[in-house]
Amino acid sequence: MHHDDEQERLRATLATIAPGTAMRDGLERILRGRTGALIVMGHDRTVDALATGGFRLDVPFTSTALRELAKMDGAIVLSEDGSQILRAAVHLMPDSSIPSEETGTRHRTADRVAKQTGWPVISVSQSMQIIAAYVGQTRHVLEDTASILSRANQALATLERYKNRLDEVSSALSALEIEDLVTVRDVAVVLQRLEMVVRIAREIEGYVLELGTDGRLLSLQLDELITGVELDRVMVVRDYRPRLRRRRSTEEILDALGRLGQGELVDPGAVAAVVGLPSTEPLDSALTPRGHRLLARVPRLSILVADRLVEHFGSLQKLLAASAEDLQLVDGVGELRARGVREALTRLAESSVVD
Ligand code: 3AT
Ligand code: 3AT
Ligand code: MN
Repeated sequence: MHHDDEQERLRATLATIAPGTAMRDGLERILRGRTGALIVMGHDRTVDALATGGFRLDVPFTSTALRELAKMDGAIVLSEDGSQILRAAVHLMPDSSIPSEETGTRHRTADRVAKQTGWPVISVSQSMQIIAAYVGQTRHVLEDTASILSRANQALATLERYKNRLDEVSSALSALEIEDLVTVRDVAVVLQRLEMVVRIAREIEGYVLELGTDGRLLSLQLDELITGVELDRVMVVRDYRPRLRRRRSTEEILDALGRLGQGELVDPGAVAAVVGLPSTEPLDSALTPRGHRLLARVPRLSILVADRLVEHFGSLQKLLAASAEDLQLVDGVGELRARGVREALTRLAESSVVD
């Protein structure tokens, strides 16, 4: 199992047991009742093969039913989507040769069943009063909303700082693009800052999922800070990636940026190399943008038409030099749109002056 897949599955599981869900309500009831639980979140022949005893139910899931069934010894088996309670009070006998560092039969069983079946398993510990999710090799202990929120708010403050810095380098790049003074370093620094913002935003998205209905405000705050960031990332790469000799696609470049280690990400040379730009210090080779990123700032201009404009003119400089009539040579650009684009480009040029 790939590590990324497992992280993805853990996130999905945490979302299904987040505050506000019936599942979480049931788990909290079990905790308050001071009993424990062992819940397998999925069912197939592998699960059947290691389950004995208990009884079959096949009833709709409710939090109160979960709580009542947890009063009995043994495990509860749910359908994959969590909508049905399939079995209760079953004894699970996973392969005892599967390594597990857990102590206590409940938690060792949960760990092994998760590893052996691939389904998420939730344990509620009676003695320790904690809820844990086992997904593949990962064990995740649920935290209360207040502790998650405090970490999320720290991450949000970091995001805010990163975003401010991104806005600075991004405006600087716009100004340099308009003056035709861009170097590799300017582009690398913007991509680096975009990537840093995206990474911290992903961390916060994880908290939002885990917080369920308790994460609504956080989710709004996150959205407000990162609108346009994903699009800018794509557009910067489309503006500068070399097209000759079958270079990497935009998507491949973005994936590769996502895989850079923290140490590489702080090195603009490493970032430039990923994009396929000249990456030897002092990174001062001149570059010319195609114009994708700035055209995306023109109101009411679709990406489709913007792409045609770039294709026709070839560079931002030529777009800036084009008259409204020139612009009309492009498919889908009528008189009105041409004037709109012309005015928007002039406004951008006037507002982005290098100081
Ligand atoms: P009693 O059930 O009251 O005799 P207990 O509740 O004090 O025992 P634990 O909850 O600590 O004991 O459980 C001890 C072990 O019993 C844990 C588990 O391996 C086994 N066990 C008991 N009932 C079941 C069951 N239905 N399915 C699987 N294991 C069970
Ligand atoms: P607590 O932290 O005390 O809840 P534990 O790991 O110490 O868990 P116990 O041995 O006390 O586990 O067992 C508690 C219950 O866990 C007993 C039974 O209801 C359930 N349990 C343990 N092993 C199994 C098993 N193999 N299959 C089904 N249920 C089990
Ligand atoms: Mn115990």
